[in-house]
Amino acid sequence: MSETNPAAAAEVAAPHRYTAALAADIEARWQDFWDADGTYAAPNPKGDLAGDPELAAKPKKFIMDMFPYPSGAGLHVGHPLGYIATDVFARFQRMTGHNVLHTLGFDAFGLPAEQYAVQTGTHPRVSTEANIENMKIQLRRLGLGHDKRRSFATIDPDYYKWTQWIFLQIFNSWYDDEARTARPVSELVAQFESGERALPGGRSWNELSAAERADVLGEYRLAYASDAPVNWCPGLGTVLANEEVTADGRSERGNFPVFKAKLRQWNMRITAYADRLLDDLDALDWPEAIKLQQRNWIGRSEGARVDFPIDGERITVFTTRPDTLFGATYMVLAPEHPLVEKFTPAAWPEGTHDVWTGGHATPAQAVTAYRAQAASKSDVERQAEAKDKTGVFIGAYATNPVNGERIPVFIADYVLMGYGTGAIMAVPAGDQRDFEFARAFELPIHCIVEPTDGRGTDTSTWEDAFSSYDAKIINSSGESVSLDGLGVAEAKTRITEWLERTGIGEGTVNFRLRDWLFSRQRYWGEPFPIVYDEEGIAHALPESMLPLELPEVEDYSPRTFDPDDADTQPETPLSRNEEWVDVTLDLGDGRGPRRYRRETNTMPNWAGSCWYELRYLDPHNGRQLVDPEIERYWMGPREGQPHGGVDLYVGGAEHAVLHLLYARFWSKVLYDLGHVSSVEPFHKLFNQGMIQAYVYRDSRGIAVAAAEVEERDGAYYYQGEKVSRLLGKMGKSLKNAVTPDEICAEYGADTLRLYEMAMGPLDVSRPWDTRAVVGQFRLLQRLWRNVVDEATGDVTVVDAEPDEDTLRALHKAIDGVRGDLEGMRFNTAIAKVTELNNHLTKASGAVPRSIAEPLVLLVAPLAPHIAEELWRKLGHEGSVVHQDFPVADPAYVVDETVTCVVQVKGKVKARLEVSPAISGEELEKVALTDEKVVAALDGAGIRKVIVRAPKLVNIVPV
Ligand code: ANZ
Repeated sequence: MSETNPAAAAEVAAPHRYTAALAADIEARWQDFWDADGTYAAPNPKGDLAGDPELAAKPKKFIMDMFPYPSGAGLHVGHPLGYIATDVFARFQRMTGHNVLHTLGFDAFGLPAEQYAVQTGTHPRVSTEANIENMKIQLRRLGLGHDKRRSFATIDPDYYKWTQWIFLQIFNSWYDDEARTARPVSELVAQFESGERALPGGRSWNELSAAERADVLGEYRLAYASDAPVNWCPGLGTVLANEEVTADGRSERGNFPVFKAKLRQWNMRITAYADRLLDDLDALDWPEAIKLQQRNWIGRSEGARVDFPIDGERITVFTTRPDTLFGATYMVLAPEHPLVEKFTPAAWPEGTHDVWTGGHATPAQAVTAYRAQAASKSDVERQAEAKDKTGVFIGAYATNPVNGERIPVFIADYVLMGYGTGAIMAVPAGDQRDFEFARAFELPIHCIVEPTDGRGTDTSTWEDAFSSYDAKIINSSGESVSLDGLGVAEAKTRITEWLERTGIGEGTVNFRLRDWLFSRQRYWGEPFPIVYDEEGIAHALPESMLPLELPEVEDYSPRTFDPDDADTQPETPLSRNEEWVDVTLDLGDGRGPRRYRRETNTMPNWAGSCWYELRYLDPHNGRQLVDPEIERYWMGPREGQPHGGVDLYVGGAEHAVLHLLYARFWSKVLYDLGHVSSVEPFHKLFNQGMIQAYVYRDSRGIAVAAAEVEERDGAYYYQGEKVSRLLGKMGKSLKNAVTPDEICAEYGADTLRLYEMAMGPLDVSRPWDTRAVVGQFRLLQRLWRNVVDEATGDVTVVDAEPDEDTLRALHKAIDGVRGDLEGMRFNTAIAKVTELNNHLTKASGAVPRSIAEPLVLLVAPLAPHIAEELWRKLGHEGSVVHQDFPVADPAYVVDETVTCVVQVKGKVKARLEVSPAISGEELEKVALTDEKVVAALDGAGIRKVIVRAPKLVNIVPV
C-alpha cells in the first residue's frame, strides 16, 4: 500500500488554490509592482500637481502613525496594529477621491542604541541603521501603502539640521504675554534699547555688559539655560524631564532613584503657552481621556497671591482658597525657598515651642539639617499623603494681613518650590496637610467654615480638616473686611476684591505645568547648535553651520554613578572629544574668528518627534523647513479644523502628555513665528488598543516559552511542568512574542492584516491567538474560489444578471463597509465582507461579474494583494489602488418587507408591512398595538394569540 500525503494530493487536484505559497507569490509580485510604479506617491500641490487640475481639485487626507523606534528586537505582531489600521483607512480614502499622504519614518535617536553601543562597541549609527533596514523589510512584507520617497529617520543629518534650526528659532524668540505670541528676540532688544520696555533695576541697555545682556535675555528666551533644580538620575548618568519621572519618584527607564539637584541645563519655556495649550484642546478631535490628561498635566488653578508682611519685607503665597485667610495660623516655605536664609535669625525667639526646633540649638542649624533631609526626597515622595508631616520653625514670624495676627513661619517638605510661589499660608481647618502638620506641631486650628457634617466648631475634637464648597464662612471678620455668612464662592470674590483694593494681593491663575528640561547627558541625540565664548555667553550657530553633526567619540556612555548617590555630577560623552568641543569660529556676527566651546549636552529623544509631520510634506527641501505652500495644502486650517493639522494620527495612549504636548508646543512657536499655517499638529487623534498575549510562568514565576506550552483539560504544561497563564504584554522578555514574519510565512500578509483588523474595535485591547488566524485565511480562500477555478486558474465569473437576493446582499455590504471604513470600524467591515462572500459561496452557480468586481473593490483596502490579483484576473489593467470605491444603490439597501395579515376572530382586520426577519414576539407586539386591531378588539380581553412570523397573526378575544 503506498502512502499518500493528503495535502500534496489536494495540491495536484487544485494547483491554483489560495495557499500560503500562492499568497506569498501574489504578495511579492504586487509589492514589487507598487514600488516600481510609485503607486503610493502622494503628489504635492507644487511640482507634480501644478499641471494637473483634476488632482489639485481632490480633497487631501494626511494620515499618520506615531513613528516607530527601530529596536534591535524587530517587530512583533502587536506593533503593526496601528500601521495596518491607518493603511486600510488611507487606502479607503484614496478610493473615495482623496489625495492621500501616508508614509512612515523612524524615531531613531535614543537610549537603547546607545546602551547597545556601550555593551558591544558598535557605533549607535551602525546598529540603528541596521535595525531600520530590518524593520523596513518587515514592514514592506505587510503591504503598507507608504510613500517611501517621504520616509526619513530623525538621525539623518538632513533631518536633524532642521531640528537644530527649530531649536535656534525657539532660542531666538521670547513670549510677548500681551500679544500672546512668540516674537524674535531682536524685537525685545529693540524695546530695551528704546526704553519702551524697562530693564530690571531701571538701568539702560547701553550700560549693560555683554554678559548682563545675555542674562537679561535669558529670562525671556523660549529656550534658555538655567540652574534651576532638575531631576538628576545618577544611575542613568543623566537628568530627566518631569514627564520621565514616575509617580514614585524614579526614572521611567531603568527604575533608578531621581534626585533634585541644581545643575545648569537647557529648558524650553513651555509654560508661556500653558493657556493656549489648554484652550486649543477644545477644537481638537481627540479622545476625551487624552484631553483630560493634558488638562490635568497643565493644571490650571484659579486663586490669589497674597503678601504676608515679615521684617519690613514680605512673603508671597499662592492659594486657591483666599476665602480661608482668617484661618491661616502659620506659614510654610519650601525648604529651598531663597528667602529662608534672609528671615532666619541667629537665635530662637523667646518662648519658642520645643517641638518646633527639631532639637537644634539655633534656627540656622535646624534649617541646614532639614534642607539636607528634604533634598534626598523626590517631589512625589514629598507630596505623598498619609505621611507624617515633618518640618522646622525658622525662628521668624509673619503677619496675617487680614487680622494682624503674628503667625510662625516654618519650612516643610510638603511645600514644593516648583509650584505657585513656593510658599503657603497654612489653614489647618480647611486643608488636610496643614491639619496634620498643625496637630504634629501643636499649632492653632481656627474654624472658619461652618461644618455641615455635624462635627461642630470645636476643632480640638476634629479628626481631620473640613472642606466643602457648600458651607458658610464663619469667624472671618476683620477691621476692613468681613466674610461671615458668605458661601465659599462669594467669599472668594469679596476677599479677592479686597486684596486688590488694598494692594495686599491679587487674583491669579496658576499652572501646574513646568518648563521642559531639554538637555540630556547622552551621546546619541541631536547636538545643540550653541557655542560659548570665553565669557561663558551662549551664541547660536549661524544657519550656514547646520547641521552640526555628532562627532566620533571613543566612549559613548555617560558616566553613571551609584544610583543612590545624590551628590554626583553628570559628565557628558561629547565633552570627551576636545577637538570638537574647542573650536575657532567666525559666527558672522561681526566679531571675526574667535575661540568657542561647544555645548556638550544633547537634545532629549523627544526633539525629533516634535515636528516630523512637517518634514513628511517636503522631505528633501534643503532651503526651508517646509515650503509654506505645501504646508498650507496638507496642514492648513479647514472647515471643522480651525487649527489645521494632520487629518488622522494613530498611536498608543501612553504618549498622552509627553510627545503630544511637546509637539503641540513646537507647532505653536513655529506658527507664531510665521513658519507654518497650522496652530496644532494633529487634528484627529486615535489611540489603538494593545495586542496582548498570554504569559506562561513556572512555579518560580519565570516566564517560559509560550510557543512550547501545551494545553490539557484546561491546564497548561511546559516540559511536563504545570504553568500558570495570565494575559499580559507581548514581548521578548515574556517569551511570548509572535512575529509578523511567522504569520506571513504561514498564511500571507493579507490574512495577517485581516486578522488584526477583525480582532475587535481598534481602540480596544485584544488577546492574540495564533490558532484563530486561520479563520481569516479561509475567508480569503473562499473569496478566491468565488472568482477563480482552483484547477485551471481561470476566472469563473459569468456575465449573467444577479438575482435580487444577491443584489441586496451586495448593496447592503457596500453601504455597511463604506460607513464602517469611514468610521474606522474595521472589524465590522470585515464581518460584512464575510457575510457577502458567504452568500456567494452558498448560492448555486457561478458568481456574476457585476457582483465579483465590487466585492474585490470592497476587499481592496483590507487585503490589498489578493484584491490586486483578482482585479487583474478580472481583466483590468493597472492597480486597484486608485479605483473608485463602490457606491450602494439605495433601492437595494432598504430592507425588503413582507405583508403580515392580522386576523381578529378569524377575520382580516389589518395588513402590516414587516421585515421578513421579525421575531414572533416583536410581531405580536406590533399587531396588538395597531390602530385597526385595537379598534376591532374594542376593549375586549385577549384569550389567545397565534403568531406565524412573519406572515400571520391570529387574535382570539375572550
Ligand atoms: C490655603 C488653603 C486653604 C489651601 C484650604 C487649600 C485649602 P492646587 O489646587 O493644586 O492649585 N499650595 C500652594 N502652593 C503650594 C506649594 N508650592 N506646595 C504645596 N502646596 C501648595 O493647590 C493649591 C493649594 O495648594 C493652595 O491653596 C495651597 O494651599 C497649596 F482650605 O492655600 B491652599
